[in-house]
Amino acid sequence: MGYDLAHIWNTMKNKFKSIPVKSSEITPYSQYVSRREFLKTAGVFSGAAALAACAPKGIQSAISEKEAATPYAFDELGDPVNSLDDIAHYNNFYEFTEDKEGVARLAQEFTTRPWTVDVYGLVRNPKTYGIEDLLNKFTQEERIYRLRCVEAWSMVVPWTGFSLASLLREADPTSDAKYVRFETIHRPEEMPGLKSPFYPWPYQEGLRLDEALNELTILATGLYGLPMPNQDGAPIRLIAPWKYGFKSIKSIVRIELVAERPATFWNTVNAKEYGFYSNVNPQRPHPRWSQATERRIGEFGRRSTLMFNGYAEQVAHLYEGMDLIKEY
Ligand SMILES: Nc1nc2c(c(=O)[nH]1)N[C@H]1C(S)=C(S)[C@@H](COP(=O)(O)O)O[C@H]1N2
Ligand SMILES: [Mo]
Repeated sequence: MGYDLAHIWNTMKNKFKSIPVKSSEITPYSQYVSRREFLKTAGVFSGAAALAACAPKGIQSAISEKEAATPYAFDELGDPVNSLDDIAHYNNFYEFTEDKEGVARLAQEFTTRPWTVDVYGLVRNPKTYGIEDLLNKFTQEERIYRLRCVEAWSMVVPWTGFSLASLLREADPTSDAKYVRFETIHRPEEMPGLKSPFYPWPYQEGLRLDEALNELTILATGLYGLPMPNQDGAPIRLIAPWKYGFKSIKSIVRIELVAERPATFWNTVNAKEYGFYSNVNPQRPHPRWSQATERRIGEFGRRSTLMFNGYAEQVAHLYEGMDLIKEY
């Protein structure tokens, strides 16, 4: 048809190049869809099935539109976001199941309202926030980030959320606070995976306070301009994009400021394989596999893994003087 897809993508890439940055408005889902309509008109999607004209009724119907989420957005390295279908049907959420493609179905009925998050510990202003407080009080921004799983696959996800620092500032940590501990909800009635006795439930994670305050660290409340799908950690999850994906704990109910390094889920399971820091590091192999390359979901072949997942400029200073092979 004479359309140069690479050229069109390059043009768009420059238009949407601003990432990771705040955008004053969150891109509504309809805009992701209309971007696709534009591309279709341009002949990029010759033969693609016509998309239902009406806006999707809810997340589920949105997700079932196989092609609805063709990328219009790119990360700052120029790679397109993964489709909503990939992001919402290839998940790690062991509270439901270890089967990545089975999480979405099992999490469908998960109750995310009402929901509260306790912020407490070594802070001057402990508080229990309703999820609505968090959504209204803190400016929700769009952040397009790479997510690199320790299993050596990756995606690019258009999250919405707010900076963890803004919440911590309000909590006002005391000078004794050195780490932040996060905990996932423990609700066996709705989470069949919790029956597995091999894991130290509830899922917990932790960051050093300076990592938690870094500009990249967000609490994500949605993706693709939609409320967070249950399988991706509704209604609120952590995202620390320079670390392996398991640090980005889902469905958070507790945030505690503590003096000592907290126990964390995967480190408790196997400390040799999963360190507390777990910064993405292509030079430090997992004991059972290399971390030098990764498979981007939706791509053939492998690509090189980048130090700190490509975010060295923003975070390398946090680890000055540390031996990142020994302190993993
Ligand atoms: N509570 C909880 N959080 C979790 C997990 C989990 O099993 N339980 N899996 C982690 C892992 S290993 C990854 S790679 C990411 C996956 O996020 P996604 O399903 O939204 O891609 O979530 C992380 N957060
Ligand atoms: Mo992961």
